[in-house]
Amino acid sequence: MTRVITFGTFDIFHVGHLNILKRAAEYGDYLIVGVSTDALNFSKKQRYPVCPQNSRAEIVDALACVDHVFYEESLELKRQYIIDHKADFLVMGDDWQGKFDEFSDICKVVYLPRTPSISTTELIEIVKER
Ligand code: C2G
Repeated sequence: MTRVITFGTFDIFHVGHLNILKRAAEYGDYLIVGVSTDALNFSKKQRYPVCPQNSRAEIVDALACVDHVFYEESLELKRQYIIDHKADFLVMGDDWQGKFDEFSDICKVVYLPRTPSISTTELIEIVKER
């Protein structure tokens, strides 16, 4: 069985998120998703996501293409998460291009093109303007 892992915040879940998860799932038979915790987001961006981690994880877990969800608590633990979940592939959007190449000694690292014209940040701006 080929196992694929990916990571993300998936705040205000949108079609760009869905597309990357569907495409990541095509690399194997079992898709594992690390959903970043509220605390990790706060430490990176000094703000919390709009949707709390349990809601974000619940939405991702409900998708037909997703087999397992866990919380990504720290960016420094990525190597350990890949090992613990026995991932054969790490798939990320190309906004992370090159950033995870260091893990190519333990899994295949793949970057996929982002879905154009949609992001959580843009959605927040659109809603604010209305
Ligand atoms: N994504 C995409 N197209 C978009 C928006 C996002 O393909 N229009 C992808 C991103 O490239 C990423 C995934 O969706 O692979 C999740 O995106 P975010 O929720 O923004 O996740 P991020 O904050 O980048 O968290 O350890 C890394 C972090 O957990 C990644």
